[in-house]
Amino acid sequence: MTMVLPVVHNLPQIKTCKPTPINTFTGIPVVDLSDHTHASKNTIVNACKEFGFFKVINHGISMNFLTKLEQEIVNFFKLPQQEKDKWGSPNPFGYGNKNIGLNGDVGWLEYLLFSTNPQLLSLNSKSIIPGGIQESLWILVNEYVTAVRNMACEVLEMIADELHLEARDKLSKLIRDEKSDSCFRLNNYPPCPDQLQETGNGRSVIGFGEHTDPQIMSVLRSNEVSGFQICLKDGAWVSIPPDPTSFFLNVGDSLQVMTNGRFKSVKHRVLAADNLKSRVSMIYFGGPPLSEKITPLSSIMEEGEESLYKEYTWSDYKNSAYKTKLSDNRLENFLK
Ligand code: GA4
Repeated sequence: MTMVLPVVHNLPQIKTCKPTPINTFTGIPVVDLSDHTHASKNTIVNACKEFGFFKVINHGISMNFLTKLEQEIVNFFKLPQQEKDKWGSPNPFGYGNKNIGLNGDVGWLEYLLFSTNPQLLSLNSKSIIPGGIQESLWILVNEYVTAVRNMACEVLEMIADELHLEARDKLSKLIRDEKSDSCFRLNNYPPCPDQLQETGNGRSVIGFGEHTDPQIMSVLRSNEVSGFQICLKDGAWVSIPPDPTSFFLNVGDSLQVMTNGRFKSVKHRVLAADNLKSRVSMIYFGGPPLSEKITPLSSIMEEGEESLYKEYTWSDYKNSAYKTKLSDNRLENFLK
């Protein structure tokens, strides 16, 4: 009997990229969050300029809690397909399987995408939870989002100190705002079957295609399975060794604009897992309220310096972003 695996139907649409040598990058700046000295703040600001990316340790979030949450996430993705499909298709929030966004992007993953602001965590209009997905998962996700939002705010305040902004909360207040347009995603990257890897002619199968994050700051945490890569200034793709005990923070497009290009919104992607275990990751995307004008911070501008970008609101950016493909440069539309 011939088995027709469901993945076979998806083969033509799954993307691949040139195989990168296992180019593991060990030069990522590490920030000790228990240390609020000038040196620490300086490490963050330099990392945002050089890489748009850094690792955070001593963050105060317990490993016990992270392991519990990860187990709940694994349990969700283990549910029968028809159970998970009840929370899809993402519009843009909800359960998604291989399809990303609205314009034909695909990847070797399944995910849950939540809308989150300090008051409300929701999946989509038909499932304002609790009661929607398993309550135990919902409770832990809420607790987690609160903790990583606090972490992002702390980092944004350290940045504000280092950049001598007029108020410490100039950036953090945007993601603390009750109207903050933030989101949260849980990703499950199942091991990629050999059969699929082989059709790629030695190329790597893409888990989540290259892109920059639109928001201000993102906070990533994953299990011990590798696959995450960032693009360095010289265009080289390098693998970031996973570290389930730490968090990885990255600059989003909005913070690049607010620093008039000083901070880099880092291009990143995930290659499909080629081992036996799924990569499980969770990312909080801290964004501003829809009506917020995204424009360079006046206090950092040098005399005579002009904004590189047109004036726009976060809502303008989002309307334009949802018409783009993942790998598009979404800030191009807003360059002067
Ligand atoms: C990239 C970063 C986040 O994962 C995300 C993504 C969003 C989606 O999956 O719905 C987008 C993508 C992301 C940017 C361009 C648009 C929107 C898919 C897509 C093609 C949740 C986000 O905020 O922007």
